Amino acid sequence: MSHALSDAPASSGALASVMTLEQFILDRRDRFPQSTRAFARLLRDVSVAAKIINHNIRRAGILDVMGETGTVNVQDEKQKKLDEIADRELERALRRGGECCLIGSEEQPETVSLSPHGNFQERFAVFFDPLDGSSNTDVNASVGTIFSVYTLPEDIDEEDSLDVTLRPGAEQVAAGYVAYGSSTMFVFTTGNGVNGFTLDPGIGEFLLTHPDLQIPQERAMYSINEADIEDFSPKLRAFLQWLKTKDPDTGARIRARYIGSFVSDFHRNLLTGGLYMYPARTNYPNGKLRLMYEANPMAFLVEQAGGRASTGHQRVLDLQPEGVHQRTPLFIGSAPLVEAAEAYLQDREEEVPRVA
Ligand code: P6P
Repeated sequence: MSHALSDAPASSGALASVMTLEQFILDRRDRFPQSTRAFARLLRDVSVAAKIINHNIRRAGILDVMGETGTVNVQDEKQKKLDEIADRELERALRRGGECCLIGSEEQPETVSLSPHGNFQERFAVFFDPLDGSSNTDVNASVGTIFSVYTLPEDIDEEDSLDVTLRPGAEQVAAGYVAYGSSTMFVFTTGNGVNGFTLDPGIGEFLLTHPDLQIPQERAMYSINEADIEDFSPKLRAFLQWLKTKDPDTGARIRARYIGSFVSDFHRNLLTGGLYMYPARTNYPNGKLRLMYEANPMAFLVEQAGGRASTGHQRVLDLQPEGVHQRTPLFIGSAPLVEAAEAYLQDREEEVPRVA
């Protein structure tokens, strides 16, 4: 559902009825952690970085920011120029905003303290994947930014900050993503539902267009890289066979969509219903997606939208992280599809209805 702004002439004042991201937060002060203003400023800082990243992505070929930096990141993945830019802009915005005391980034080997002299007076720690699916930028396909927010306990100091911040995803106070697609959307939760905002480049504001998102239960789409089928376990292959079964009554068949950007596949499945999978496989025995800044934030969002996120054997949000860059297998999306995957992977396939 979105506001019918496209056909309203600007002079009609139609924009006056539209909610900006900052106004939304301030109007719902009862729903946000900590002091609303501090949290509103933190989200503002993330949204400012998102607008700058969006500005670079939309002009990548012109600004000569395509291609690789020639270095590899801590994941031993070739770093793209836009990875570096996105990482720099998020750190810069959070450092400038002053609400965040510690960051953990896919592009940086260790967590970074943003508090001068290590005195963590500010309470928020933010983990992020600055540019998910960045290999898509050179071919004009969708990419995204993912962020996860924790509050730090009152009595911590710099030495013990890392293990103090590595807490299960169930303790996040906020999570969200920016999808740089055909439009640029900012989607987040603080544990009171999921709301989506679309960037109006004309006024530089994220405007509420997708209030109270709930993931459909339909078995509309599935996302997995089936080129890896020979790496998949027999149980996973059996599940995929079930997933592709035509509905005996309607003849309807699930569609396959795999963009190469988790944010983009997740966002589409959130709106249409569906399932994203990145299982453990030969090259990634613990899966490929990172727990702290990919799986946990999206798991928080999908559960708030009525969906489910699992490793195939347990709830993602219950995992106790051991490191900033820890990976996890991931099955995330409409609950009936995730539950069916779990049943197959746990030898309980007799519990799965013939068609979801
Ligand atoms: P593969 C991007 O690198 C990413 O982390 C996700 O965004 C994406 O879904 C996946 O990896 C793609 O990985 O192995 O299928 O190329």
